Order: sequence, then C-alpha cells, then structure tokens
Amino acid sequence: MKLYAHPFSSYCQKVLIALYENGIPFELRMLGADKQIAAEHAALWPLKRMPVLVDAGRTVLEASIIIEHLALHHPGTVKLVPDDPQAALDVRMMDRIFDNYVSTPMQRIVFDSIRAPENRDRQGVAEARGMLDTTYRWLDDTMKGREWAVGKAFSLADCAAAPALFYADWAHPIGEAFSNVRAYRTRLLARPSFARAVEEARPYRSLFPLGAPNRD
Ligand SMILES: N[C@@H](CCC(=O)N[C@@H](CS)C(=O)NCC(=O)O)C(=O)O
Repeated sequence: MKLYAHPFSSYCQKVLIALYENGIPFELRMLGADKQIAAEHAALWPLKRMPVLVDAGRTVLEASIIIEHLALHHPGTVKLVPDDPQAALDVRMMDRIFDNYVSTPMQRIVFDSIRAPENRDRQGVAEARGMLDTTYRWLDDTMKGREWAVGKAFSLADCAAAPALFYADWAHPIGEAFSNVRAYRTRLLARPSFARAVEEARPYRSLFPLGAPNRD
C-alpha cells in the first residue's frame, strides 16, 4: 500500500491518524522535492491533491474515502466507522462538518496569505473567519459532555477534526469562550496517533505561511 502525502498537510495527517490507530503498514511516497514521486502522483490524480492511496491496484482519492477504504479492507481493533448504520451516519456527518466548515475556511485563510498582496481576497478571508467563528460556536455547544466528536468512541470524525482544529487555531484562534472546543483540541493532541503525526510534521513548521505559533 502506497500513500502519496506530505507530513505537514492536514488532509494527509487525517489519513495518517487512521493508519497509525490500527498500525497499518504502508509506504510513504513523500511529495515535495522528488520529481518521480510528483509525476506518479499527477498521473494518479490530475488535480494533484494529497493524500492519494494506492492499494492492490486501486487508486483511492479523498481522505474520508481513504479512511473508509482502510476500515473496509484493513479493519483493526479501532473501528473508525461504526458498524451500526445510524452511528456511521453520525460519524460521517461530523466528518463533513470538520472538512467543510473548519478545514475549508482555514485553508482559504492560509492560501490567501501566500498570494501576492494585489491578489488577496479580503472579502473571502473575512467570510472564512466568520464561518470559523460560527463553527467554533456551534461546535462548543455540540462538544459539551462529549469526549470525541460523536461521543465515547474515537472515529473517522476525530481523524478529520484533529488536523482541522490544529491548524484552524493557528489561522484563526479558537477563543477562550469556546472552552469545549479548546479542551477537545487538547484531547486530540494527546491522542498517540495524532501526537505522532504532529511530531513527524514538526520539522516542516517553517512551511506554515502565517508563521507557526511557538506552541503545540
Ligand atoms: N478534499 C480533499 C482535500 C485535499 C487537500 O486539500 N489537500 C491539500 C493539502 S492539505 C492539497 O493537496 N493541496 C495542494 C493543492 O491545493 O494543490 C481530501 O479530502 O483529500
């Protein structure tokens, strides 16, 4: 099994968490300087988004689907997608929320910061910050009394939440008023699978265009 990825990428970390949770062996095809690996990646997925998984001749795109693929073909003791269909829907709903309403606005802010000043999108960034504020508020209510995104069991939704909230807090700090979200982010950082991903990404912090804060 080959994973085309970079350790600093949030969506790659989402999948790395799932791989580490169940100790699934894989070969990292690290994207970056290597032209051969970049060419393989572009041939597999012309949009050149990472991560991409290749398993037994099948190319699997999109982090959530990669994790679903792992749950189906490489099941382990940590069930990231519950067997119960309603519980699985709850997990998928929270997964979508973290991708669409935390990661997407976070990326918008980060990617805007690497544009030339004359190409910056002030309105887009303001909307992204507004979306993050609204999501943080909603999440703060939702996480009240919950250990993980959908309750007691760590799931696909937490794989999405960990890097999303990790970087979102750097791009648009989670205010002290959102204590449930902050506590959840701290729990995610203490989870060994994510802690490992964060450590492996640490050498690349200089890549964070807004300047990585001196914490976490
Ligand atoms: N919807 C995709 C998003 C993947 C994504 O945005 N990956 C980023 C890195 S975190 C990427 O490939 N960026 C490179 C680019 O935009 O060209 C998924 O869930 O896998």
